[in-house]
Amino acid sequence: MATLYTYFRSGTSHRTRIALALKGVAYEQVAIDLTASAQRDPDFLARNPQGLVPAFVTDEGETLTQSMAIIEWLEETHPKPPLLPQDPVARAKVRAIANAVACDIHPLGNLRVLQYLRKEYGQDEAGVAAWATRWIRDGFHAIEQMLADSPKGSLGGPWCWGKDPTLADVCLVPQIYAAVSRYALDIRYWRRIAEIDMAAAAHPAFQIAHPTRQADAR
Ligand SMILES: N[C@@H](CCC(=O)N[C@@H](CS)C(=O)NCC(=O)O)C(=O)O
Repeated sequence: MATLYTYFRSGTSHRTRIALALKGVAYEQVAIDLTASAQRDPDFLARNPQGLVPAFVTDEGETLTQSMAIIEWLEETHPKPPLLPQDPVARAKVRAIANAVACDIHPLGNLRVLQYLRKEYGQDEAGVAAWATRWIRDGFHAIEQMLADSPKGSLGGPWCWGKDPTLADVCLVPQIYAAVSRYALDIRYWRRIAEIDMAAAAHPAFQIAHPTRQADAR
C-alpha cells in the first residue's frame, strides 16, 4: 500500500492528506516528528534529501517528494474528482491562489526558517510570530482579493473556485489552520477565506485530513 511520511501539524503534509482524501486514495502513514528532528534522520534523508515532509511512496514503490508534485501526480493518476477546472484561464487562476500559499506564504513560516530567526537573528517568540504573521496577513489580503475575482456566485460557491474544492482550497485550508492555531489570527477579517474555512470544516475529506485527527496528533 502507498505510504505518506507526514507530520500532523505540517501544512504541506496537511494539504497532501486533503488531496489524498478527496481522491479517495488508501495509504498508510509514517509519522516524522519534526519536533524531534526526525526529518534529518539518515533513513528519512535517504527518501527526501531535502529533509522535509511530506514524502509519498506509491503502490509501485516510487518515492515522491514536494507536496505540489505529489498532488500533481495524484491529479494525473486519479483524475476524478478533478482538482482543477477545465478552462485554461480558470486553471491558471486556481493555480495562482494555490501558489500564493505554497510559494509565497508557507515557505516563510517553515520550521527551519523560524529556527534560523531564533538562532542566528536572536528573535524571541514575539519576534518570530511577528515575522510569520506579517507574511500570512499580507498573503491573505491578496488572496481575499483574488477570491473576489472567482466565479463563486455563478458556480454556487462556497469554495475558492465554485461549488467543489480545488487545488486552491487544498492549499489554503491548511494555511488557515496554521494562522488560527499557531498565531490566533482572527480570520473573520477575510470574509471569503472565513467562508472557505467553514466549508472545509463540514467536508468529510477535509475532516479526515485535519491535524487533530491524525495518529501522531498531540
Ligand atoms: N515545498 C515543500 C516544503 C515542505 C516543507 O517545508 N515541509 C515542512 C513542514 S510543513 C518541513 O518538513 N519542515 C522541516 C524543517 O523545516 O526542518 C513541499 O511543498 O513539500
